[in-house]
Amino acid sequence: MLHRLSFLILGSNSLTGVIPASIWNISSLIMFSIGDNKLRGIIPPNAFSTLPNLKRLFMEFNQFDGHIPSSIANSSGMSLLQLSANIFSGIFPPEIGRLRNLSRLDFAVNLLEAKEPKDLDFITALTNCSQLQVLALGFNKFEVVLPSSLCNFSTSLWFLYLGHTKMPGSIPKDIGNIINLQSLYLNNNLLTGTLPSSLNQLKNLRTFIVDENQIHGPIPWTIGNLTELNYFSLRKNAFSGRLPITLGNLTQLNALDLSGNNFTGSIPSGLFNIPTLSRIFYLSHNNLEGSIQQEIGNLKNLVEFHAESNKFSGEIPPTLGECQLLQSLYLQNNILTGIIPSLLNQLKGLENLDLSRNNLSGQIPMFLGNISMLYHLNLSFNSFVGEVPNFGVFANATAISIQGNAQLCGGIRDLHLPPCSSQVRKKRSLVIPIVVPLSAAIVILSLLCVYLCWRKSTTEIYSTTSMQGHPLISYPQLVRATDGFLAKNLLGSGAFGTVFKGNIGAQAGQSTSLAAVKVLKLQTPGGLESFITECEALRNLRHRNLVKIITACSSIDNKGNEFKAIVYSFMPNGCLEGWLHPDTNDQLAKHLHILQRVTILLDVADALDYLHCHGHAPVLHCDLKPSNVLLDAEMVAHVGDFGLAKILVETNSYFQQSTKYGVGNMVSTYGDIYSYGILVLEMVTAKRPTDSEFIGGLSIRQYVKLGLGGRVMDVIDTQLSLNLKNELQTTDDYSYKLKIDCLISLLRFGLSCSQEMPSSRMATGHIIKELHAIKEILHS
Ligand SMILES: *[C@@H]1O[C@H](CO)[C@@H](O)[C@H](O)[C@H]1NC(C)=O
Ligand SMILES: *[C@@H]1O[C@H](CO)[C@@H](O)[C@H](O)[C@H]1NC(C)=O
Ligand SMILES: *[C@@H]1O[C@H](CO)[C@@H](O)[C@H](O)[C@H]1NC(C)=O
Ligand SMILES: *[C@@H]1O[C@H](CO)[C@@H](O)[C@H](O)[C@H]1NC(C)=O
Ligand SMILES: *[C@@H]1O[C@H](CO)[C@@H](O)[C@H](O)[C@H]1NC(C)=O
Ligand SMILES: *[C@@H]1O[C@H](CO)[C@@H](O)[C@H](O)[C@H]1NC(C)=O
Ligand SMILES: *[C@@H]1O[C@H](CO)[C@@H](O)[C@H](O)[C@H]1NC(C)=O
Ligand SMILES: *[C@@H]1O[C@H](CO)[C@@H](O)[C@H](O)[C@H]1NC(C)=O
Ligand SMILES: *[C@@H]1O[C@H](CO)[C@@H](O)[C@H](O)[C@H]1NC(C)=O
Ligand SMILES: *[C@@H]1O[C@H](CO)[C@@H](O)[C@H](O)[C@H]1NC(C)=O
Ligand SMILES: *[C@@H]1O[C@H](CO)[C@@H](O)[C@H](O)[C@H]1NC(C)=O
Ligand SMILES: CC(=O)N[C@H]1CO[C@H](CO)[C@@H](O)[C@@H]1O
Repeated sequence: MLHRLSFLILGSNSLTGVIPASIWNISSLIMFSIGDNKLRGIIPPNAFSTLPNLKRLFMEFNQFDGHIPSSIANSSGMSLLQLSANIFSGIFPPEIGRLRNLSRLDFAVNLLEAKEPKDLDFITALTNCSQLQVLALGFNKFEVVLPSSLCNFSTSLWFLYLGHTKMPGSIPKDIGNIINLQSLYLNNNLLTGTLPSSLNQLKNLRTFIVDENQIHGPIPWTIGNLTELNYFSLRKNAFSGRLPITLGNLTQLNALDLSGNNFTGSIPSGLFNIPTLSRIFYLSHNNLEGSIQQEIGNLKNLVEFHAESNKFSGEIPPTLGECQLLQSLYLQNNILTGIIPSLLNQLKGLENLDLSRNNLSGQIPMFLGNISMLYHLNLSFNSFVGEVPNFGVFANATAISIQGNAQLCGGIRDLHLPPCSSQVRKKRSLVIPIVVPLSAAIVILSLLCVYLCWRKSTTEIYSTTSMQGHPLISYPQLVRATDGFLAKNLLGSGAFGTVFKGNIGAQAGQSTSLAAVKVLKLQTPGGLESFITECEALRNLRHRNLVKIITACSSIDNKGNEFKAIVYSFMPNGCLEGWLHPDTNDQLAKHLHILQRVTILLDVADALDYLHCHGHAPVLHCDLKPSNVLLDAEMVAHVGDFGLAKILVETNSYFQQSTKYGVGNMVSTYGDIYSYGILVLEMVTAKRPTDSEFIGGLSIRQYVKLGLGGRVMDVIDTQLSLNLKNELQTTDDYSYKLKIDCLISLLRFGLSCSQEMPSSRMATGHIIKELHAIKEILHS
């Protein structure tokens, strides 16, 4: 029976023990996949002599040991060989070169070794594999110089991972011959010499990582030719010289790490015009000097900036406040002067701020206590004076360092500072009466602005009373369209209505004739109101991410009862609820990948932004949840079900309106934002906020917070983490890490949208900006 088996796929189980010898005899095998189990034992020396048809072998993430047999060459059609993360030892057989169809060879993370040059003959042999695309052999022990024959590798090679091998020598000078390389990892070796000039031929290079070697010399001027570079890291080498201005030509850079070298001169200003620069911008531990230019404010996506331990002078640029995604700012151990600029109060997401060992002066600004994410603040060894605040981050003596500032006072008791003199107090109490009228003036001004915006629109809303431009549909037409409201056409049912799929015939400018018909449950209390509300709300709303209302029906049914229905355009991909929580019996259920999830969230945010800020009048949805987000054929999200929506309308008097809706409006749009934040958490975790797990005080927010404390993979939707794990086998670990980072950002972002205090929640404009930043990272 087994002798005709072609595909044996047992990956990602918990299989233990050794592989039965008879399996190596199944000569018909084309694909053998046993990766990610707990299997052990050796590959029998002649194993491949009996596997002439084998093309794909997956054995990664097990505990296989022994040598990789040279009989490997007998499986002459082999194209994919995945042996990583085992404990294979010995020398890799050069017979591998006979596998002319080999496209992917990964034996990273093993105990393979090379003690003399001929032990790396397999590398020369691999130059005969003209289909080779991916080669990963990092985390082994190859203590001999890399043969220059490497430069003769197939030009189809795009991924080369040679990190953590203890390899000495220099980077082969003709490495630029492998012209289609996209990812080159040489990190954590013993490489010396300089960067070869042929590098500038690698026009497709996206990831170039040579961290932790002993490479010296300057960054070549021609680096600017590598315009696809996305991740560029030279961390911890012996590079020196000025940073070439051509770094500014790397306009796709997302991560730049030059830390731990001996670079001199100033930061090339072109670097501040790279909008994609985001997760990593590290210049620390060099000899850089000059000021940190104002242009740094252009880096709107910057998340981490490390410039510590250089010779930067001048003031902290206030424009850093414009880098609103900034989470970590490390400027310690420089010679910065001046005060902490007040514009830094815009850094709402700041978590780490280290300004220690500079020549900063002035008072410690109070706003640092209001940055709720801040949990590590080091201001020590400067010349700060005056009162230390006692709230926010300052309430926790272990979260802050302030020693080495001679003239500080106040703060919490644990800091053991002298109390501030009463004079300082008096000064502060003088400030208060000035502040109050000023803030009242701001409130009045903003209310006036809101009023002016609404007045224009509300007159329009009530001037149109019919379903704009659309003829109403009759009851018999709807009966025909839905085959008499037949159960097989039922799409779903909610508190206020039942939704059927219907064929209404092309009308009202619709090209497709399929529609969703919501028949209102008028006997339910509130049912009629929801019909009116929804018609009212949707009548004047037009947006790509709102469900489109085609027409409505207000009539008497065949039993003489009142009948009301709303007809929407049909959404072939159903509602988000179904995608996030598929029927557990549905083995074929499709899942949303991470980019799709972010795109959907962005669609919903666009819809909310329109409702809150750009429609005729502010509209509050009031019932945002996955079952009310519908997906069209292209997976574009449309927010629907406005049965509970509130339209904010003007009443006669300005003051009446402002008290009735001005404040109420703020609170309620924040209600939608709260629901949106919870939606974000549900999208990443695939847990309903009502999940039975969340009892006894544990909420979805707390559940996520616990996860963010170090066990993120535990709270992420298992479908997402499975996808990511699979992807890890086909992409590089950098893009894997990026995705994990994006998921973490999303979780943080969801938490921040759903904070208990309405005033600390984000506005829709800000939400959209954040999501675009996350989406951009995923695209990179
Ligand atoms: C595998 O095949 C060889 C040759 O046909 C045979 O001698 C051997 O017994 C087989 N081994 C097993 C475990 O079936
Ligand atoms: C396996 O390869 C070796 C070396 O090339 C060869 O001598 C042997 O005949 C091959 N065995 C089979 C079964 O093809
Ligand atoms: C290599 O692949 C080509 C194209 O798929 C195929 O025609 C050829 O037979 C393969 N070679 C071997 C040795 O299997
Ligand atoms: C590549 O293949 C050719 C032809 O089979 C052979 O002569 C040559 O020695 C091989 N080169 C290497 C480096 O194995
Ligand atoms: C690369 O291949 C060419 C042609 O086969 C050969 O002449 C050259 O010596 C090879 N270079 C290295 C460094 O092996
Ligand atoms: C590189 O950047 C400089 C200025 O930063 C610009 O003048 C030049 O055109 C750029 N070159 C390329 C090839 O983009
Ligand atoms: C760094 O560069 C400076 C000036 O070029 C030089 O004096 C110094 O020795 C270098 N330091 C190291 C550790 O190489
Ligand atoms: C920084 O402060 C130190 C000690 O207060 C002082 O010796 C030094 O001159 C100052 N440097 C600058 C550049 O102001
Ligand atoms: C900062 O927080 C304090 C105490 O929580 C509060 O009284 C003050 O209004 C806040 N200031 C700003 C600018 O948010
Ligand atoms: C704060 O900075 C000083 C000087 O750089 C350092 O010695 C100290 O360890 C830092 N404190 C913390 C908590 O990181
Ligand atoms: C105080 O800060 C430290 C260090 O950031 C943190 O580990 C600790 O949990 C904080 N304590 C409180 C009560 O927030
Ligand atoms: C092909 C190409 O873009 N060459 C450029 C490489 O970089 C140098 C210095 O920046 C330019 O002079 C070349 O034109």
